Amino acid sequence: MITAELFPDSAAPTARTEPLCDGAVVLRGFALPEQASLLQAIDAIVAQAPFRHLITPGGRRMSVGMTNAGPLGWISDRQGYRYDAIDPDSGRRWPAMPEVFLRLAGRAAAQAGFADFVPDACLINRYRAGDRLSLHQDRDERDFGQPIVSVSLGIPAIFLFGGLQRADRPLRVPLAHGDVVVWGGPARLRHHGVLPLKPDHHAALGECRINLTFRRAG
Ligand code: MD3
Ligand code: FE
Repeated sequence: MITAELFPDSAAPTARTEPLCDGAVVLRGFALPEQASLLQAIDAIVAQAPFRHLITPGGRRMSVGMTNAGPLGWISDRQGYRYDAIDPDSGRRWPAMPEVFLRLAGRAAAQAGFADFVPDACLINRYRAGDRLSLHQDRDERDFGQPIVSVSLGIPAIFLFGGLQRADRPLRVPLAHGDVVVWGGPARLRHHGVLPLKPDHHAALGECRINLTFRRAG
């Protein structure tokens, strides 16, 4: 086996693992083997909790469509950002976290060095051409020692990966269908965002991009 000869210390890198910086790693194509079950699970979630455009505390409508799965869901309104067990549109609990989500997130985190990651929230973001997410930090979670796992599906996007200060010049990271990124440790509170999507077409998802963000929120 060639890999064993090249990396006798069994230090063989997993195919297409790209370190981004201390605490962040891109696992190119990691979700591809699961894509069919992921898309089926997303359809079932969206049937129960449709994508909606949340309002920021400042009164702006977010261009990205959002919904959630799992015990906790991320929401925003005039009162602020927070996690809640109840979908404000339906008054019911968010759809359950599918097994395929839990297993994929756990395996990706482990691959990046974070053992035993059990997310209790999955934010599902839907982007269409022109939609963007401005530079922000994820700080509504209880324990910043827990990593975040993000799964990209559909048309490509350019991810902005900044620093701890909002003014730090961000790195541009192209993310494609099936790419998984794990952020933790010193990278956990870095600013990040998504540039406006260019119009494109993906065989399985049509004109959109879906991002799954797994978190331990509570
Ligand atoms: C880097 N979503 O929902 S997830 C978000 O593509 C969000 O929809 C993006 O940012 C998207 O909050 C990207 C990637 C991500 C998530 C958390 C991070 C990157 C991060 C925390 C720290 C640093
Ligand atoms: Fe974020």
